[in-house]
Amino acid sequence: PIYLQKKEQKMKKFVLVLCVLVLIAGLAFSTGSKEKAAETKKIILRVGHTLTDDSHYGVGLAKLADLAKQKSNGTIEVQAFGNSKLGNERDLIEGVSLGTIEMCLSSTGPLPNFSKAFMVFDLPFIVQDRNTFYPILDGETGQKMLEALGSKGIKGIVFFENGFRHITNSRRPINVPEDLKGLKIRLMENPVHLETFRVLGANPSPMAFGELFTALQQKVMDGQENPLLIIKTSKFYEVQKYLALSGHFYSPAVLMVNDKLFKSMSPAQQEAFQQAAKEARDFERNFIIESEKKLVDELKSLGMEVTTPDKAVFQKAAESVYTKFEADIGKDLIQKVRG
Ligand code: EAX
Repeated sequence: PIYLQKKEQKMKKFVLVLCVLVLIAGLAFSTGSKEKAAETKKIILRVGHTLTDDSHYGVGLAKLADLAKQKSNGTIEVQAFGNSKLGNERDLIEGVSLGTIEMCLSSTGPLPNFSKAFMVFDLPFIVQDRNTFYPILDGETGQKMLEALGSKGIKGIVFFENGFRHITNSRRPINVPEDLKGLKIRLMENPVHLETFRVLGANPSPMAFGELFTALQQKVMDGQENPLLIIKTSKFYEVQKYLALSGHFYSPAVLMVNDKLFKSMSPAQQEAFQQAAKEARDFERNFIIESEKKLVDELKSLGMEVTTPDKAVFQKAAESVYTKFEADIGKDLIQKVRG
Protein backbone atom coordinates (compact mmCIF):
# COMPACT_ATOMS: atom_id res chain seq x y z
CA PRO A 1 0.00 0.00 0.00
CA ILE A 2 0.94 3.56 -0.77
CA TYR A 3 1.13 4.72 2.82
CA LEU A 4 3.65 1.97 3.57
CA GLN A 5 5.86 3.04 0.65
CA LYS A 6 5.84 6.59 2.02
CA LYS A 7 6.88 5.35 5.42
CA GLU A 8 9.79 3.48 3.87
CA GLN A 9 10.89 6.61 2.01
CA LYS A 10 10.75 8.62 5.22
CA MET A 11 12.80 5.97 6.96
CA LYS A 12 15.44 6.07 4.20
CA LYS A 13 15.67 9.85 4.45
CA PHE A 14 16.06 9.61 8.18
CA VAL A 15 18.91 7.08 7.91
CA LEU A 16 20.62 9.24 5.31
CA VAL A 17 20.43 12.36 7.50
CA LEU A 18 21.70 10.33 10.44
CA CYS A 19 24.68 9.09 8.41
CA VAL A 20 25.58 12.62 7.35
CA LEU A 21 25.34 13.82 10.93
CA VAL A 22 27.58 11.04 12.20
CA LEU A 23 30.09 11.83 9.46
CA ILE A 24 30.15 15.55 10.34
CA ALA A 25 30.50 14.78 14.05
CA GLY A 26 33.36 12.39 13.30
CA LEU A 27 35.18 14.98 11.19
CA ALA A 28 34.71 17.68 13.80
CA PHE A 29 36.02 15.37 16.50
CA SER A 30 39.12 14.35 14.56
CA THR A 31 40.13 17.93 13.64
CA GLY A 32 39.39 18.96 17.23
CA SER A 33 41.77 16.42 18.68
CA LYS A 34 44.37 17.30 16.03
CA GLU A 35 44.21 20.94 17.16
CA LYS A 36 44.57 19.81 20.73
CA ALA A 37 47.66 17.75 19.89
CA ALA A 38 49.25 20.72 18.13
CA GLU A 39 48.49 23.02 21.05
CA THR A 40 50.20 20.82 23.63
CA LYS A 41 53.48 20.03 21.92
CA LYS A 42 56.02 18.45 24.23
CA ILE A 43 58.47 20.81 25.95
CA ILE A 44 61.80 19.72 27.39
CA LEU A 45 63.27 22.05 30.01
CA ARG A 46 66.91 21.49 30.92
CA VAL A 47 67.59 23.17 34.24
CA GLY A 48 71.14 23.99 35.29
CA HIS A 49 72.32 24.47 38.88
CA THR A 50 75.56 24.39 40.87
CA LEU A 51 74.72 21.93 43.66
CA THR A 52 74.67 18.13 44.04
CA ASP A 53 71.69 15.88 43.26
CA ASP A 54 71.10 15.21 46.98
CA SER A 55 71.13 18.94 47.85
CA HIS A 56 67.97 20.99 48.41
CA TYR A 57 68.16 22.17 44.76
CA GLY A 58 68.53 18.60 43.50
CA VAL A 59 65.66 17.33 45.64
CA GLY A 60 63.43 20.33 44.85
CA LEU A 61 63.99 20.01 41.10
CA ALA A 62 63.28 16.26 41.16
CA LYS A 63 59.96 17.14 42.80
CA LEU A 64 59.35 19.82 40.16
CA ALA A 65 60.00 17.26 37.40
CA ASP A 66 57.40 14.87 38.88
CA LEU A 67 54.78 17.53 39.43
CA ALA A 68 55.25 19.22 36.05
CA LYS A 69 54.91 15.87 34.28
CA GLN A 70 51.77 14.98 36.25
CA LYS A 71 50.02 18.32 35.87
CA SER A 72 50.82 18.75 32.16
CA ASN A 73 49.76 15.20 31.18
CA GLY A 74 53.35 14.39 30.33
CA THR A 75 53.82 17.34 27.97
CA ILE A 76 56.48 19.08 30.12
CA GLU A 77 59.70 17.26 30.89
CA VAL A 78 62.19 18.79 33.35
CA GLN A 79 65.76 17.50 33.17
CA ALA A 80 68.10 18.66 35.95
CA PHE A 81 71.85 19.13 35.49
CA GLY A 82 73.63 19.81 38.78
CA ASN A 83 77.27 20.28 39.82
CA SER A 84 77.74 23.31 37.50
CA LYS A 85 77.60 20.92 34.49
CA LEU A 86 75.87 23.60 32.40
CA GLY A 87 77.98 26.43 33.87
CA ASN A 88 78.34 28.57 36.99
CA GLU A 89 75.44 30.70 38.18
CA ARG A 90 76.34 33.80 36.23
CA ASP A 91 76.74 31.81 33.00
CA LEU A 92 73.48 30.00 33.69
CA ILE A 93 71.50 33.21 34.13
CA GLU A 94 73.06 34.66 30.98
CA GLY A 95 72.23 31.43 29.15
CA VAL A 96 68.58 31.60 30.21
CA SER A 97 68.47 35.27 29.20
CA LEU A 98 69.82 34.47 25.72
CA GLY A 99 67.86 31.24 25.34
CA THR A 100 70.85 28.89 25.06
CA ILE A 101 69.65 27.17 28.28
CA GLU A 102 65.94 26.76 28.96
CA MET A 103 65.97 27.12 32.72
CA CYS A 104 68.16 27.55 35.82
CA LEU A 105 67.90 27.57 39.59
CA SER A 106 70.33 30.08 41.06
CA SER A 107 70.79 31.84 44.36
CA THR A 108 70.01 35.55 44.14
CA GLY A 109 73.73 36.25 44.73
CA PRO A 110 74.63 36.97 41.07
CA LEU A 111 71.29 38.65 40.21
CA PRO A 112 72.28 42.28 40.99
CA ASN A 113 74.28 42.06 37.75
CA PHE A 114 70.91 41.77 36.00
CA SER A 115 68.61 43.79 38.27
CA LYS A 116 69.90 45.96 41.11
CA ALA A 117 66.87 45.59 43.38
CA PHE A 118 67.94 42.03 44.21
CA MET A 119 70.72 43.49 46.37
CA VAL A 120 68.13 44.05 49.07
CA PHE A 121 68.30 40.35 50.00
CA ASP A 122 72.07 40.56 50.34
CA LEU A 123 72.08 43.05 53.19
CA PRO A 124 73.51 41.46 56.35
CA PHE A 125 70.87 40.19 58.80
CA ILE A 126 67.97 41.73 56.84
CA VAL A 127 66.16 38.39 57.04
CA GLN A 128 65.91 36.98 60.55
CA ASP A 129 62.86 34.75 60.42
CA ARG A 130 61.64 32.63 57.52
CA ASN A 131 58.00 32.73 58.59
CA THR A 132 57.71 36.48 58.29
CA PHE A 133 59.90 36.59 55.18
CA TYR A 134 58.13 34.01 52.96
CA PRO A 135 54.95 36.12 52.56
CA ILE A 136 57.07 39.11 51.46
CA LEU A 137 59.02 36.97 49.00
CA ASP A 138 55.92 35.20 47.64
CA GLY A 139 53.76 38.33 47.71
CA GLU A 140 53.74 41.59 45.78
CA THR A 141 57.30 42.68 46.68
CA GLY A 142 58.89 39.47 45.42
CA GLN A 143 56.59 39.32 42.41
CA LYS A 144 57.65 42.79 41.26
CA MET A 145 61.29 41.79 41.49
CA LEU A 146 60.69 38.67 39.42
CA GLU A 147 58.83 40.73 36.83
CA ALA A 148 61.81 43.09 36.52
CA LEU A 149 63.76 40.16 35.02
CA GLY A 150 61.39 40.29 32.05
CA SER A 151 63.43 43.10 30.48
CA LYS A 152 66.36 40.63 30.33
CA GLY A 153 64.33 37.96 28.56
CA ILE A 154 63.88 35.99 31.78
CA LYS A 155 60.63 34.73 33.26
CA GLY A 156 61.15 34.50 37.05
CA ILE A 157 58.79 31.73 38.15
CA VAL A 158 59.12 31.40 41.96
CA PHE A 159 61.58 31.80 44.82
CA PHE A 160 63.02 28.54 46.10
CA GLU A 161 65.33 28.73 49.11
CA ASN A 162 69.09 28.55 49.27
CA GLY A 163 69.11 29.51 52.93
CA PHE A 164 70.82 31.13 55.89
CA ARG A 165 74.54 31.32 55.34
CA HIS A 166 77.20 30.41 57.92
CA ILE A 167 80.97 30.85 57.93
CA THR A 168 83.44 27.96 57.75
CA ASN A 169 87.25 28.10 57.69
CA SER A 170 90.31 25.95 58.20
CA ARG A 171 92.25 28.28 60.52
CA ARG A 172 90.39 29.09 63.76
CA PRO A 173 87.03 29.24 65.55
CA ILE A 174 85.04 32.42 64.86
CA ASN A 175 83.26 34.07 67.79
CA VAL A 176 83.64 37.80 67.16
CA PRO A 177 84.32 39.81 63.97
CA GLU A 178 88.00 40.26 65.00
CA ASP A 179 88.47 36.50 64.53
CA LEU A 180 87.97 37.06 60.77
CA LYS A 181 91.01 39.38 60.51
CA GLY A 182 93.15 38.48 57.55
CA LEU A 183 91.21 35.33 56.63
CA LYS A 184 90.84 34.77 52.89
CA ILE A 185 87.13 34.10 52.49
CA ARG A 186 85.43 33.13 49.23
CA LEU A 187 82.21 35.07 48.57
CA MET A 188 79.73 34.99 45.74
CA GLU A 189 80.20 37.58 42.97
CA ASN A 190 78.04 40.04 44.85
CA PRO A 191 78.94 43.62 45.79
CA VAL A 192 76.93 43.72 49.05
CA HIS A 193 78.34 40.42 50.30
CA LEU A 194 81.91 41.44 49.46
CA GLU A 195 81.51 44.80 51.20
CA THR A 196 80.05 43.13 54.30
CA PHE A 197 83.07 40.87 54.76
CA ARG A 198 85.46 43.75 54.07
CA VAL A 199 83.75 45.79 56.79
CA LEU A 200 83.91 42.80 59.16
CA GLY A 201 87.68 42.74 58.69
CA ALA A 202 88.13 39.66 56.50
CA ASN A 203 89.94 39.45 53.20
CA PRO A 204 87.08 38.45 50.85
CA SER A 205 87.34 37.48 47.22
CA PRO A 206 84.75 36.40 44.64
CA MET A 207 84.94 32.97 43.05
CA ALA A 208 82.52 30.66 41.21
CA PHE A 209 81.04 27.91 43.35
CA GLY A 210 82.38 25.15 41.07
CA GLU A 211 85.98 26.08 41.92
CA LEU A 212 85.43 26.42 45.64
CA PHE A 213 86.12 22.92 46.97
CA THR A 214 89.53 22.73 45.30
CA ALA A 215 90.40 26.26 46.42
CA LEU A 216 89.66 25.29 50.03
CA GLN A 217 91.48 22.00 49.71
CA GLN A 218 94.59 23.67 48.30
CA LYS A 219 94.33 26.49 50.87
CA VAL A 220 94.03 29.15 48.18
CA MET A 221 91.07 30.18 50.37
CA ASP A 222 90.90 29.86 54.16
CA GLY A 223 87.16 29.88 54.32
CA GLN A 224 83.75 30.35 52.72
CA GLU A 225 80.14 30.91 53.74
CA ASN A 226 77.12 28.82 52.74
CA PRO A 227 74.00 27.17 54.16
CA LEU A 228 74.42 24.01 56.28
CA LEU A 229 72.99 21.71 53.61
CA ILE A 230 75.64 22.88 51.13
CA ILE A 231 78.43 22.47 53.69
CA LYS A 232 77.19 18.88 54.05
CA THR A 233 76.30 17.89 50.46
CA SER A 234 79.31 19.60 48.82
CA LYS A 235 81.52 17.97 51.49
CA PHE A 236 83.14 21.20 52.69
CA TYR A 237 83.50 19.53 56.13
CA GLU A 238 86.31 17.48 54.59
CA VAL A 239 88.44 20.61 54.09
CA GLN A 240 87.06 23.02 56.74
CA LYS A 241 87.46 22.43 60.47
CA TYR A 242 85.53 25.38 61.92
CA LEU A 243 81.86 26.26 61.51
CA ALA A 244 80.39 29.48 62.96
CA LEU A 245 76.57 29.61 63.03
CA SER A 246 76.49 33.26 62.01
CA GLY A 247 73.39 33.26 59.76
CA HIS A 248 74.64 36.59 58.41
CA PHE A 249 72.92 36.45 54.99
CA TYR A 250 69.80 34.73 53.72
CA SER A 251 69.83 33.68 50.06
CA PRO A 252 66.62 33.02 48.19
CA ALA A 253 67.03 31.13 44.91
CA VAL A 254 65.13 31.98 41.74
CA LEU A 255 63.72 29.47 39.29
CA MET A 256 64.18 31.19 35.91
CA VAL A 257 62.93 30.19 32.45
CA ASN A 258 63.73 31.78 29.10
CA ASP A 259 60.83 34.18 28.57
CA LYS A 260 60.22 33.40 24.87
CA LEU A 261 60.15 29.70 25.60
CA PHE A 262 57.73 30.21 28.48
CA LYS A 263 55.43 32.22 26.22
CA SER A 264 55.57 29.47 23.58
CA MET A 265 53.91 27.05 25.99
CA SER A 266 50.11 26.68 25.78
CA PRO A 267 48.11 28.52 28.48
CA ALA A 268 47.32 25.17 30.10
CA GLN A 269 51.01 24.21 30.16
CA GLN A 270 52.00 27.58 31.65
CA GLU A 271 49.39 27.16 34.35
CA ALA A 272 50.43 23.57 35.08
CA PHE A 273 54.09 24.53 35.25
CA GLN A 274 53.53 27.49 37.57
CA GLN A 275 51.41 25.40 39.90
CA ALA A 276 54.02 22.62 39.90
CA ALA A 277 56.73 25.19 40.70
CA LYS A 278 54.80 26.56 43.68
CA GLU A 279 54.31 23.10 45.13
CA ALA A 280 57.95 22.15 44.52
CA ARG A 281 59.03 25.41 46.20
CA ASP A 282 57.08 24.57 49.36
CA PHE A 283 58.46 21.05 49.30
CA GLU A 284 62.04 22.30 48.92
CA ARG A 285 61.71 24.82 51.76
CA ASN A 286 60.35 22.11 54.06
CA PHE A 287 63.12 19.76 53.07
CA ILE A 288 65.66 22.38 54.21
CA ILE A 289 63.88 23.09 57.50
CA GLU A 290 63.63 19.37 58.29
CA SER A 291 67.24 18.67 57.30
CA GLU A 292 68.57 21.55 59.38
CA LYS A 293 67.15 20.01 62.55
CA LYS A 294 69.91 17.41 62.46
CA LEU A 295 72.63 19.04 60.37
CA VAL A 296 74.63 20.71 63.16
CA ASP A 297 74.98 17.36 64.94
CA GLU A 298 75.83 15.61 61.70
CA LEU A 299 78.53 18.14 60.85
CA LYS A 300 79.94 17.83 64.39
CA SER A 301 80.12 14.08 64.05
CA LEU A 302 81.90 14.58 60.72
CA GLY A 303 84.62 16.43 62.67
CA MET A 304 83.62 20.09 62.55
CA GLU A 305 84.08 22.33 65.56
CA VAL A 306 80.99 24.55 65.90
CA THR A 307 80.71 28.01 67.49
CA THR A 308 77.60 30.17 67.98
CA PRO A 309 78.63 33.83 67.70
CA ASP A 310 76.47 36.65 69.04
CA LYS A 311 74.65 37.84 65.88
CA ALA A 312 73.95 41.28 67.35
CA VAL A 313 77.70 41.97 67.53
CA PHE A 314 78.21 41.06 63.86
CA GLN A 315 75.11 43.03 62.87
CA LYS A 316 76.41 46.15 64.58
CA ALA A 317 79.84 45.76 63.00
CA ALA A 318 78.31 45.56 59.51
CA GLU A 319 75.83 48.43 59.88
CA SER A 320 77.63 50.76 57.44
CA VAL A 321 76.77 48.39 54.56
CA TYR A 322 73.17 49.58 54.70
CA THR A 323 74.14 53.23 54.29
CA LYS A 324 76.49 52.41 51.47
CA PHE A 325 73.87 50.63 49.34
CA GLU A 326 70.71 52.45 50.43
CA ALA A 327 70.59 54.75 47.38
CA ASP A 328 71.07 51.87 44.90
CA ILE A 329 68.48 49.62 46.51
CA GLY A 330 65.93 52.20 47.67
CA LYS A 331 64.84 52.95 51.24
CA ASP A 332 61.29 51.77 50.55
CA LEU A 333 62.34 48.35 49.38
CA ILE A 334 64.65 47.91 52.37
CA GLN A 335 61.75 48.79 54.65
CA LYS A 336 59.42 46.35 52.89
CA VAL A 337 61.85 43.43 53.07
CA ARG A 338 62.59 44.13 56.72
CA GLY A 339 58.87 43.53 57.31
O1 EAX B 1 73.18 28.70 44.71
O2 EAX B 1 77.74 30.12 45.14
C1 EAX B 1 77.22 29.86 46.23
O3 EAX B 1 77.84 29.94 47.30
C2 EAX B 1 75.75 29.46 46.26
O4 EAX B 1 75.30 29.29 47.56
C3 EAX B 1 75.48 28.24 45.43
O5 EAX B 1 75.93 28.41 44.13
C4 EAX B 1 74.01 27.84 45.43
